[in-house]
Amino acid sequence: MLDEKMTDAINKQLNAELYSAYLYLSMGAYFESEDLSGFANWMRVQAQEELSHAMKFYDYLVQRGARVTLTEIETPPTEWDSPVAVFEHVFEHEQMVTGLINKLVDLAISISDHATNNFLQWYVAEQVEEEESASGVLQKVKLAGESPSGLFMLDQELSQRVFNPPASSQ
Ligand code: OFO
Repeated sequence: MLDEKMTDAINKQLNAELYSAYLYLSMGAYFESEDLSGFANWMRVQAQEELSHAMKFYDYLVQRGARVTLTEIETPPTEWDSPVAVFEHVFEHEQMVTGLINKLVDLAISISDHATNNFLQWYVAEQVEEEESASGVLQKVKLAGESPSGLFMLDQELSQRVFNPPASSQ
């Protein structure tokens, strides 16, 4: 049986992952409106990843006999000044999420919940990839700058991204 504080904290993180999906879908809609369909595709895939992160928490709560409690999802922003501003936001957001995951690990350790700590290590590793991926695209968008040809090339590249579900969500 899962500790009540741990259950509440995981339910909050489930909401945060759903918010991340919402945020990236909103960013995708922004890129669609700017006719950057490759950037929009990258965001769509990112939103799918976030949903899979949320479902992994959902499944863990069910597996441990704890109650999943869904709450209101905050409205995401809808406008950004530029593609660079979007990816600066993505990178900041992922750093913030890493902080949330680290706090969950701190809680699991503080109550000697080794099973949850072990489960959370997947997210610890995933956040390293999330930050690397966000900062990688940010650097490329900065290099492309305002140049239409640079943005066009990057849009082509980002259109190639496909969703690969984590093993446990397949
Ligand atoms: Fe769920 O990793 Fe991004 O937010």
